[in-house]
Amino acid sequence: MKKAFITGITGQDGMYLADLLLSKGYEVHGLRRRTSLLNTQRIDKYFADSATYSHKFYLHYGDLTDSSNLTRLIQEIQPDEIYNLAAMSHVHISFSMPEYTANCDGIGTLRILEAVRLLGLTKTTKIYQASTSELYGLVQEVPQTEKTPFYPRSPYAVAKMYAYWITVNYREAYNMFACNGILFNHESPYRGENFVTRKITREVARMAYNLADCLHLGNLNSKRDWGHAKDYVDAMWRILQQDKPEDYVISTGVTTSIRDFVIKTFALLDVELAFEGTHENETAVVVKNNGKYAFKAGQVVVKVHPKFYRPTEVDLLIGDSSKARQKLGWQPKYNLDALIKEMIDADLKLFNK
Ligand code: NAP
Ligand code: F7E
Repeated sequence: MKKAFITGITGQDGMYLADLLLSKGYEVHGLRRRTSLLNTQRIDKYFADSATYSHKFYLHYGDLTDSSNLTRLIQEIQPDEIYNLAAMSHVHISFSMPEYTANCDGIGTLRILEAVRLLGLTKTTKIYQASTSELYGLVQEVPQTEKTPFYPRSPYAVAKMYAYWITVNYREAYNMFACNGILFNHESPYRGENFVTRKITREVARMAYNLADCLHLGNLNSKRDWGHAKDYVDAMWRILQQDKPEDYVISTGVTTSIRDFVIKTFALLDVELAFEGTHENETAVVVKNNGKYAFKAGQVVVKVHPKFYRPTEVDLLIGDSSKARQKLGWQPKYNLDALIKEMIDADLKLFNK
């Protein structure tokens, strides 16, 4: 039985990856943070499953900012594979806490690599580093590939850039099986509520049941290449099953604006919108409600609020994942429409009390 250690197991990707690895027969160990309220909602299902909990699934307290704790855990677990998914992962919030973001997302990766090296596990433990399309920032090429130069645009992306290169450096310097997955945005019903896709599906569902009046958003023009987290954790696993450690772009190759994501979400509820005005004065108004939910013609359902603007924005991301498709045999099963449908259905269920 292979052993995996997942940092960030309480997050969106951690949950999907734990599901995947348990289904493949792995023993899964996860890092959880001490929090004043419990933070394990996404993985609570395993606590209730007595055949899994403490037999194939284990949680350990720790933090990416605590090297002695990480080193002890890696020594005790002796994992075959480490998936370093833990991070302060919110780009906008990273402008408010840049130092912590550097410590956690940048140096945190170094702590894991050093632990494996100092414990003499370089030949036995493979490492996956959660790199990101945010590295491309002010894009130097369209679409972005493994060869596109980086131009990070936030403290988050700069920290992740350190993590990317220290992973490459440890691979080259110490012959470690350490790889970067450069993953473009990936979403799901389990996405954190303050990322734009989930914010949209959640607030639209609340409006559908008269629990909210209006959705407040920032930049509607930026474009993202959105996939489903379930497809993307499969790519993470494939990256560590190769003969040679390499870095891979994982993306759908389709890009969509925030505005079009909003339009698609409302369309699934049979509501037609019209956007009026520009910049801070832009709004979306209901033109026609052909569906069963509580929207009225003329109702303003989206307003722009500058507090959601970022000091520096990433305007356009679109990935070319040809390398992953050829070498890993990976391709996404979900398209954007199927992803949004799953997300809005889940949020409608959540608020239909
Ligand atoms: P997420 O839902 O925000 O989960 C982040 C995880 O990291 C949570 O388990 C969180 O714990 C944990 N964490 C945060 N700070 C920590 C610390 N100091 N020590 C230990 N754990 C800590 O993020 P995600 O969407 O699953 O993303 C997973 C990884 O992929 C992240 O590294 C992210 O930066 C990267 N990434 C994500 C995307 C995407 O579109 N989702 C794309 C590219 C790369 P709590 O639950 O306690 O907060
Ligand atoms: O923003 C715009 C915002 O926060 C997407 C993380 O997983 O993916 C994620 O980072 C876009 C940006 O994701 C709102 O300005 C408009 O242009 O959903 P997001 P992100 O910044 O792309 C990458 C790949 C990661 O690695 C990260 O960890 O949407 N936007 N209005 C808004 N964004 C938010 N959050 N909230 C708004 O109201």
